[in-house]
Amino acid sequence: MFLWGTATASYQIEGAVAEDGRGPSVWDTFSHTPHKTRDGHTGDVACDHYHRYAEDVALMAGLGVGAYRFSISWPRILPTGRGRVNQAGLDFYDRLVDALLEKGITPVPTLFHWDLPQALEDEGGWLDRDTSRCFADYAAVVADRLADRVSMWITLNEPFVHMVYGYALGMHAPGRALMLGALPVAHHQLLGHGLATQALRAAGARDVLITNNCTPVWPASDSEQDLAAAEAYDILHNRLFNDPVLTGAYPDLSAYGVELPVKSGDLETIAQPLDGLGVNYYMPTRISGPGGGDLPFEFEPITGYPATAFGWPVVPGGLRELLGSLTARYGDALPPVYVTENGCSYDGLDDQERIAYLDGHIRAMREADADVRGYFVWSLLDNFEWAEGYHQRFGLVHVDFETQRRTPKASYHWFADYLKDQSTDT
Ligand code: GBH
Repeated sequence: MFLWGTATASYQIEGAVAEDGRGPSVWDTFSHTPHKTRDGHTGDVACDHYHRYAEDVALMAGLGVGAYRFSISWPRILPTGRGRVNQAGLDFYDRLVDALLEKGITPVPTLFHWDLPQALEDEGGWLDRDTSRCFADYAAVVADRLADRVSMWITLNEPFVHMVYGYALGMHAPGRALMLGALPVAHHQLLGHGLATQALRAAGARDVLITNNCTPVWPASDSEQDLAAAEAYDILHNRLFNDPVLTGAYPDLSAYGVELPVKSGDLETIAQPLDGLGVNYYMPTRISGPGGGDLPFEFEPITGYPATAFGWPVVPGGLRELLGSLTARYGDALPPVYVTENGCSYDGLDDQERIAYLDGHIRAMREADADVRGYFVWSLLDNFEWAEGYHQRFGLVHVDFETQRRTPKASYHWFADYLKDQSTDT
């Protein structure tokens, strides 16, 4: 059965950051540091989902989705990242899972969507190999509590984006700007994925996925320089995270002149069999060469397409291209694919542009040469859009951040009708 759903992430919606024993995360620290987020916005309250989850589950039931992808806040479960377990944190996800199941909605938790416990960051965060082991211990604690009711799990969300924005460029928490010095973060996240997959299986999890942010890479021309640059970017953005989990080997990183801190046995751990690959798609990336400084590529704007409120080009065919290229590259090594995020930022309740965006991308997905088993709209609610604060609205449901009032947008009603048609003409 195809899984239609919506997606969110803990720090972007929950609020209640100091309640029921939750410890601080890197995003609390970062958003409270002056000038890191637009207008100094923080996730202190966000959508207050921690208290309003029942209303949000009812909104999903009204939408008619079969699944909900949410993330679990590591510092709610282990306030200092390791050691003492905070039962009240587990209780929250227990209530959420039960509320979803009561409405016939399949819970699909992601264990890490960027809110690392600050205590672990203080010891090096994902630059430190030990964080991988802590992640697996945390996965075991969560699965012990929920695996009797949760069968599908996602380990990491977009390890590429977390590495680049969080550790290479410093635009996201933890705000480190190490450029290529951030590359160990890729390996430690992937090792954490492999170890957590083992822990989830041991606790009885049925389906385990990783979610990667993937992009079709378009060379700016067919000059040799642009083609080489595009290949180098494809290696960094897509293959660095897909190859090791699917084939047990890293791609050739010689264009970057760095080596990953791989120890013997790591690649076997990372390449645990998976039941699905989660793919988040927003847009293609256009690249030219030879690049400046330490990087073998340069970004080029994509013109000739409509743009979202964020300025991102709307290219539905990029999703068809991306899914087809995964099939072509990995063949039998590619498990079923789930589009675990796709969506756009626009203002207003009569969001016809969002309807066009979703309609176009869903059509492109269905035309793709790939075994696609699910599609999750990012996002259910307008929420804390990281460095952009509350300025970018990705929700099917509008949130008034003064009153917390939820109002379904035109796209919510469109998606509800779309899902109704799906269930009658199968
Ligand atoms: C996802 O990341 C996240 O998982 C989610 O939490 C987030 O809310 C959602 O997307 C919307 O942003 O052309 O320079 O502007 C998406 C990762 C990284 C994809 C930035 C688009 C645009 C680069 N995004 N990228 S630029």
